[in-house]
Amino acid sequence: MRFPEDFVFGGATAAYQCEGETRTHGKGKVAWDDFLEAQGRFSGDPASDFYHQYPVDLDLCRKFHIKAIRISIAWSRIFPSGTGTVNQEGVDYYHRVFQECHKNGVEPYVTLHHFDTPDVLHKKGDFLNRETVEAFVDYAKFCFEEYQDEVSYWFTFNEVWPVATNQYIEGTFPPGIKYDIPKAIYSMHYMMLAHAKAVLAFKEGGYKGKIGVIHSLETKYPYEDNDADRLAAKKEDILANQFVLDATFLGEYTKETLDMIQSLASINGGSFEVDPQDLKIMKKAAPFNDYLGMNHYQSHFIKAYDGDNDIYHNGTGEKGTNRFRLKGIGERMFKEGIETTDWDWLIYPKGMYDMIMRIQEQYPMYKAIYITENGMGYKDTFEDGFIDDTPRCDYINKHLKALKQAISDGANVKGYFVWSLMDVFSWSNGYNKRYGLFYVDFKTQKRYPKCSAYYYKTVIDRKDVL
Ligand code: BGP
Repeated sequence: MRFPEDFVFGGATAAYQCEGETRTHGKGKVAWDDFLEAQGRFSGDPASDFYHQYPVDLDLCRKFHIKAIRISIAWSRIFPSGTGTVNQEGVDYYHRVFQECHKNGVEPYVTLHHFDTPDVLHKKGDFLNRETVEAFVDYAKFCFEEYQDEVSYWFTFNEVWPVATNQYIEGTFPPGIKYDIPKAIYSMHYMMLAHAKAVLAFKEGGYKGKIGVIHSLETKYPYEDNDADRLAAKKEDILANQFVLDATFLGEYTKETLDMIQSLASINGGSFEVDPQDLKIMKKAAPFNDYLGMNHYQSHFIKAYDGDNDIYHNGTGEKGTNRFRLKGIGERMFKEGIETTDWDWLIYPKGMYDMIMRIQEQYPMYKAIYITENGMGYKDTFEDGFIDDTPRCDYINKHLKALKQAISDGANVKGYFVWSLMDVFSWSNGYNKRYGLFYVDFKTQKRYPKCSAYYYKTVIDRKDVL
């Protein structure tokens, strides 16, 4: 079996990670600007200079037969303060980008929020504040109206759980808070409420395109086959996966989900109560999700853990340094026989297959799935104009095989996007963690196809893995 004729092969990007020009052309500040400056390790400028280089990148897409690109709109380029005055220069910029996409036969799949809430709203609590929910919906409505002739595929949020955990549990995203599980839970709930309201606005507006949300879904397995580890895996799964999947497809939280979430909140010194009005809105919106975007990089093997919270983020690529232990939840373990990247991410394509089949079984109302991100962080080296990234080709190939298996076992998967199209900046790792099919020399901003770009073109042409 090959991939279906209409299967979409794309490449993914995100505004803050590739555009550069973070404080110019009328763009409003985002929390990342100060957060990164205070860390002093690296900055979002000039990143891959997509602000100017988009014609080059889209031309590369055309040449390498990549017919779809994930792009995010930077909210603060449109509304520099999150609400109110519109920055026409930002609005025009995305018109030019979308037109260039179509000129090159590349379909834009557009995300409205990819980790970059405008600073004014972020400072007031980001998605812990209902004001941000309303501001997001107004921004979404503006984009639906403005870009309706150019964009047919929309996503509201990129990765609800990672936003929450990185902001409030790992502390690697601004505001850099650690171990506050109740805050993480509330922020996910309000993002899912904002998603639901945006979906309803989209459908009520009668726009011709489609809409969904993107979740990062990592399969959680018990480390050992015993009750304690099974429970630990279950806890992390409910917190990271089932909570947002329930919200997306059911528009409410099942008793199992809510009981576990409330108990995890209380072990960690807080609580979680849902406003029934929110559930009414979420329930109304749930059937209108046209698809689910699933980002998938790795899986976790979890061991029961009752010690103190202890997280160390490997943000440098020093293999074996990562630690993730949450009190009363579990500890993520390395597993013999399972390879990892230099940043300690487990390479386990079966996790992707299992997650897709789990959605198929647990949420049979889903309509379609796009793998909206998958790829491998790697320390690429540039030698004589040649970039040999064979491990990345292997990584992609293995995951595409798992995907093919899921499709032949009945899952409706419509497309796959490699993260990332070209090298971009990585939020908590900087510039040495490269993912691109195209190598970017960040000094000259020249692009060079890696082996993986040629590999991917072959897959696209054959509609099959190698
Ligand atoms: C996803 C994000 C992307 C990208 C990717 C790789 O979670 O949606 O923005 O960054 O992960 O992650 P990292 O850059 O941390 O290696």
